[in-house]
Amino acid sequence: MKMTKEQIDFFETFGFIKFPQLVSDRLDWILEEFTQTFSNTDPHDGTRRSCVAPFIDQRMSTLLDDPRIEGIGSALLGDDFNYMGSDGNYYTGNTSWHRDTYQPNHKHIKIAFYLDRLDENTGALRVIPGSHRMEDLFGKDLGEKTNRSDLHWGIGGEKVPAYVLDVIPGDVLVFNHNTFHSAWNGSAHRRMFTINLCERYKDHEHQDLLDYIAGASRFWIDRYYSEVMMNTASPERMKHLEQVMANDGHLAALSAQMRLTMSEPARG
Ligand SMILES: O=C(O)CCC(=O)C(=O)O
Repeated sequence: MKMTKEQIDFFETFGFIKFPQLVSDRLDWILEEFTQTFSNTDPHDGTRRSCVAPFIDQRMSTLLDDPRIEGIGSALLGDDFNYMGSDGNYYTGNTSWHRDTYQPNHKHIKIAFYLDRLDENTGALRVIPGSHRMEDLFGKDLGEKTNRSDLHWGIGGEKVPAYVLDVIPGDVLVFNHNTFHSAWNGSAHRRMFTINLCERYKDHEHQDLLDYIAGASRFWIDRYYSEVMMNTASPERMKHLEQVMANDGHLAALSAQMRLTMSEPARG
């Protein structure tokens, strides 16, 4: 798949884009593999988010090879984009306003697959258009105030002006990690998984790459990718793994430290 120049421009301008029914042909497989992956974990009881990371690495590594995912990554990040991990989730209730990571000079994107029909009354993702590029006073206000909107503006988080991304299973949402997003009024069993991608890091950004990888220690993993993801990689997939594989040597020791201080792996 090739994104059109209008789609690319829309994404760069607003910080998100929706592809209706992009993976509808693989939906049955995706739903089955999602369920199977969670069958190896404690059952989701609806009281807290359940999370598996990395996620597609467990049973859906081939999604990374799908021409549509490859096409989105190449169009937005260049042909040599990096796969930056994934998470699978049962969300419970609201997710308040946040950016994923704030990276002013390095583009990270998230590809999100929601597996339930969602609208604004049932937990659909909301984004603040253009907020990925707002580093002036407006961006500062968003950072400080969206999470205390009742205090600052006298409204709840769900009333903050935003664009609601209604979805039906098979749709694919893509957003810049810098884009403010949230979800409100969702059930206690909202199914969703992500694939994260970023531009390849330049030599002078080496420490940033190491720091980003270090963040995965909260999931108690020794390598950034699963053995299956790495061992089944074609030369084409390997292009998207090699930079992280060459730079995740510090992860096992960091994860060992996390096991000493956390009672369980992070839930997101
Ligand atoms: O759907 C949600 O509840 C939030 C998703 C989200 O915040 C994320 O993937 O970063």
